Amino acid sequence: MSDKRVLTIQDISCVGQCSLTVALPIISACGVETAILPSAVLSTHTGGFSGYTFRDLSGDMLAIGSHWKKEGIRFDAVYTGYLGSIDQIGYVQTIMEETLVPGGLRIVDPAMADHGRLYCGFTEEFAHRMADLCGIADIALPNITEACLMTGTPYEAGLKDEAYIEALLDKISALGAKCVVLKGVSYEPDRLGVAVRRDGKTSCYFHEKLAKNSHGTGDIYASAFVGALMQGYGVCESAAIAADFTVESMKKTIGDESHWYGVKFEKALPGLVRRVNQG
Ligand code: PXL
Repeated sequence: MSDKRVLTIQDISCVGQCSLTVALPIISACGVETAILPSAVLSTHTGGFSGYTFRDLSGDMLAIGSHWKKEGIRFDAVYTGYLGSIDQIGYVQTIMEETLVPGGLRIVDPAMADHGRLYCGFTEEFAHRMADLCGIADIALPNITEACLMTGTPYEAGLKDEAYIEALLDKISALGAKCVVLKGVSYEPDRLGVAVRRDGKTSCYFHEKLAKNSHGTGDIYASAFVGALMQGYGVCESAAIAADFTVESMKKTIGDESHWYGVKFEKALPGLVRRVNQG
């Protein structure tokens, strides 16, 4: 049987359309069995809400992984996103070792920063440890801020040139990541996209740049990427499928100012399902 099973490890933000509440529906909709390991439970995400609750689940993670190991439960890929503590970075490495099938993929979205700043609650030390996790990744999916933080590169806002992006890809690759999908690359004012570095070669996919940044789009992107990849698409094609789905999800949200905390990816899911299953 060639059906793939993925484990995704990230938080449950109960409200806010990010992390597990987007990863589970998106990867499942792609036709891929999706197991979850929550790293923390928050009442909302941390980007714009105040007074949110935060329950760190570090204490449960290794026991959950050991149970799976004992049961002989294995995954074709482990995809990690937002992690709740420095200790969890080590736990994730253990769980990957114990539960991945031989040749299974380690897919790491560092999910800790954007627009030049760490998310609330993260430290520089966390970023250094996250660089270690990206170093063992088969595929790392940082945005530019995260790539800068993990490589000690000064962050520059705005348009970049190719030399800047190539240098950043060199540095992330030097951490050890076999393949890098760098999100948020823009060389022209109205184009945005991703740069994929693999086997020393870079290829880019650009799409229209929408006027507004939206919360949770990094998680939506990574989830669609994982779904497409597990359905047999190549890295570059999965990167493009995920980019188009993210843009479509953002478009579905335009005009609803009350929906500031996330994007209406649900409305774009039918298109993703059609595209992923057409091949
Ligand atoms: O979308 C990334 C993310 C995931 N989980 C939590 C967050 C954020 C970004 O702010 O706060 C809890």
